[in-house]
Amino acid sequence: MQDLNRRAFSKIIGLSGLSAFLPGISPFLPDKKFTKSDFGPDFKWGVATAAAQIEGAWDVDGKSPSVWDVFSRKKGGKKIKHRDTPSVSCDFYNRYEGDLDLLKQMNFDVFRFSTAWSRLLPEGIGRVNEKGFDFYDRVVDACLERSIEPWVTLYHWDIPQILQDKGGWANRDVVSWFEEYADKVTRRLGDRVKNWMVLNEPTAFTALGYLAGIHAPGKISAKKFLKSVHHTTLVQALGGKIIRDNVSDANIGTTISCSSMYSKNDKRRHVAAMKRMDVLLNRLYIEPALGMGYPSEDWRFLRKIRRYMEEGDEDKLAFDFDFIGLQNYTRANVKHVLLPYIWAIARAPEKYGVPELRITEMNWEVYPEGIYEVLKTFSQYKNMPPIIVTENGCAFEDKVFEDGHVHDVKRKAFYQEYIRQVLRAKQEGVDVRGYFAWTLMDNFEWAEGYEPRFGLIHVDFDTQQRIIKDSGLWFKDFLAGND
Ligand code: IFM
Repeated sequence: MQDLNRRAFSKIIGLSGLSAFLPGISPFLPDKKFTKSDFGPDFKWGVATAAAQIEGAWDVDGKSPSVWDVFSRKKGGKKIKHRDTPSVSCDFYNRYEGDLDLLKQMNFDVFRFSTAWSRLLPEGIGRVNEKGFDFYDRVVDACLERSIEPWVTLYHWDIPQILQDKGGWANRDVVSWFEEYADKVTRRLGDRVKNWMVLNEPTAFTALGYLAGIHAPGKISAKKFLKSVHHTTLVQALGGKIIRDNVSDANIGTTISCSSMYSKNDKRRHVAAMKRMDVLLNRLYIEPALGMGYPSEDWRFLRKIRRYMEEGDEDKLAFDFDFIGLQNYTRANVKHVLLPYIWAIARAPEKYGVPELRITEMNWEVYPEGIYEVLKTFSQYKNMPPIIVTENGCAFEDKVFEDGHVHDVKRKAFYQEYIRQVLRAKQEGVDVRGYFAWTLMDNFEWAEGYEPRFGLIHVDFDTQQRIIKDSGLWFKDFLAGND
């Protein structure tokens, strides 16, 4: 499993986004029959980003290395495609004003971004780096000046390396480290930032980072995985409480990657494999948050998590979130295999007959009904709060045409089909209140480096020139009510 990159691993377990066009409809001729007004005046339209993927400035103004800064250099950079690193990336640290202008030009009203822990508390705990806080003050103010709502994620996969050296998410102390970090960030920004998310896709950074070893910190250990899951679940709830205490009128959420589940066929072993995968991809974090405990009945391996629980922990897993952020990219078609712990893989789309046209650069099937299916499934939980789609998007190969534009036909069609399925769920009564595209601009796609391009804005990484792609221009018209 060690040598697998994320694309290969996602073939295996369908992780990321841990995560199509409707059958019979050409991907290039989407059957769009909706307008922005169908979603209602209060529906939030945004774009999502993450600090480690866009900021660059990895060692500037007092920032210490994050786990990704170090992981991307490990073994001569072999862990990342083309030996890419997040050191410069889109240089958002210096270019945030222009980037927010572009976001506004596309008529979005929400900018979702994360704060880099190692920029704010370079030693992980203790000393505060004023220059780091000044940066996020400026970003928040720049949003507000442009009438853009800042939505902040406290943790998007970039723990300071100094804390990773002490075990990172596998060390129980991470709960108090995070408490201190969350407390400081929310006190500082909470007068202007009212919308918060505690974590981004906890399944991704725990499973890929501590079990599959293909994301930072690159560990392959069942024990470390289970510990990191439990500590992350504690932090998920604790983070919510800290925001509630520190920020008046806060709208508090956390995000979960999810995929609709299919099994290879009806054979018992494949159906059981699908159920285990469902626990890992969909149920692992939402059920404890909703007060249901860990869903170990369908994945017996998860029972071992009790070994790492302390007295009273059970009561600390739930939090009354104001919303849950669901993030969806594809579906999982699962079969039973001899892969330790999970005994399941998500099949590569070409294995079950998906045409190349409907497969993204990440080797994920384009499957728009999947977003409808996960919205319906999650909305059936008792006590489920309102949902925001906090990420959805796709990577396709792009090029700048002679006319200077990026005609990303497939990406535009992808968005139209997925958004139509969000509307379908909403019209059937799912309380979904917003949709954020992943992502503002091409950026550092973790172990895949800069190759997969997910942005609505094309970035030339040599010159830092930005071009709004046709998909971004479509959003511009759609959000203006012209399409
Ligand atoms: O780029 C990632 C993001 O950081 C988390 N969700 C999935 C995206 C695409 O892989």
